[in-house]
Amino acid sequence: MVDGTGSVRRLLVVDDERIQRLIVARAVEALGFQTDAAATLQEAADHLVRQRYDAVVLDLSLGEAEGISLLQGLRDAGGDPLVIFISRLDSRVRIAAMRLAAAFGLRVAGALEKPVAPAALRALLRTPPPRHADRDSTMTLAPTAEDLAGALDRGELCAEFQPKVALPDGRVVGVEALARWKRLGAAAVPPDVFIPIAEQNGLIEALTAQILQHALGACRRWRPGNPACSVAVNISPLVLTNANLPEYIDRLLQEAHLGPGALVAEITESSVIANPLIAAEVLTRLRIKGVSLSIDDFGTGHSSLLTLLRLPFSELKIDRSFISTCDTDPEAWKIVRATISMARELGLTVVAEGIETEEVAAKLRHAGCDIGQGWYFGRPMPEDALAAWMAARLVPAA
Ligand code: G
Ligand code: G
Ligand code: MN
Repeated sequence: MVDGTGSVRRLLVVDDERIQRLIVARAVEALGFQTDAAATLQEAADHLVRQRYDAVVLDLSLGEAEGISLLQGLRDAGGDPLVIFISRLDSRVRIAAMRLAAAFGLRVAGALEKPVAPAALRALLRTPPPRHADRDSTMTLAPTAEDLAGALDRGELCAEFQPKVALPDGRVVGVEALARWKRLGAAAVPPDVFIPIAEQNGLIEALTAQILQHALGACRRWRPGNPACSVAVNISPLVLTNANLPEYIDRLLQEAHLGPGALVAEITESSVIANPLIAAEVLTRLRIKGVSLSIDDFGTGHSSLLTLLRLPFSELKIDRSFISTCDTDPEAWKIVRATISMARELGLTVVAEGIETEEVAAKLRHAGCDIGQGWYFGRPMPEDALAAWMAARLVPAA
């Protein structure tokens, strides 16, 4: 059998048990796959240099070796193959392997228990996740530092706003400003792309200034209808090495006729802070002035317990990666619950980001989480849309 492009589909099965290799090859024959088999990592690597595969079925334990050592090779081989794990180990190991493969940028279809049920394997191959078709093209369209500098000069960057909602009663307590770069006649550039460019090219201060101005102005315009509304702005650790930041923020707050309580500074310690002493001084001065300080993406990277101990945070945001899995992954839920109780003991406001369902919102509310943010409540929206969204929410329920 052939696929839509008229070529034969090829599958590589990597398993040290001969009978399993045969079961897999037999199972996928009906779907038109031609199968190559490898019993060791070396054999698999040899196949990968000679042949591009549409799908790879990988045993997690190959005798002494670990199947996951092949992930990097799979990615480098290109061709965006579909990856399916098989294993006798428990489901936590299979879930961890899937996460790892996804982190490598691989297209993961699923993980099956051994012995493999042929029908389950065919089901995974029939409904693959979409190809990473645009990966190469987005690479070539990546903007340069000059593009970004030009966009900042022309005022092409703006903020969108995502609501933060009190979980006990559904009140809107604030919004988070998220930088957006919409290029005329071109695809929008996501912040995970342009924020690092700004950080590496001395543009992050200018970018932060524009977002702060837009965010505080918007907050001022929302205030008449929503007097308690605050706005959170993401502040890169690089900006914290500027000792003039507290005065600059003071001036912006005054110009917008807002008190310091209107601003939440969300700090992600994404990399080691170059000058921790100045950063600590800047943050402490902001906090003394009355600005709230939030430790963002808590639980990942350098947003760690040590950072929490050293810096005067008033709010903790549990990273989306824990929240998005907490209803299906009991371990993630334990981490979330423990983080909530730790934050409460430290007297911090706890925010959960990435809430996508009512079930997760309810679970977090019962666990004592103060504030929720995520698509379930509202996506990031332009200023006007958010104003309309807030007005609609303020109408008392019938
Ligand atoms: O929607 P979302 O894709 O907007 O944001 C992706 C990441 O970019 C988030 O981790 C967020 O913290 C970061 N980010 C968004 N806007 C800003 C900003 O104005 N400044 C900084 N430093 N980071 C931002
Ligand atoms: O600053 P921070 O890393 O927290 O930025 C939040 C990011 O998470 C933004 O990219 C925002 O668009 C994204 N986001 C917000 N809510 C949700 C959600 O419910 N689900 C998902 N998948 N992403 C979300
Ligand atoms: Mn944030």
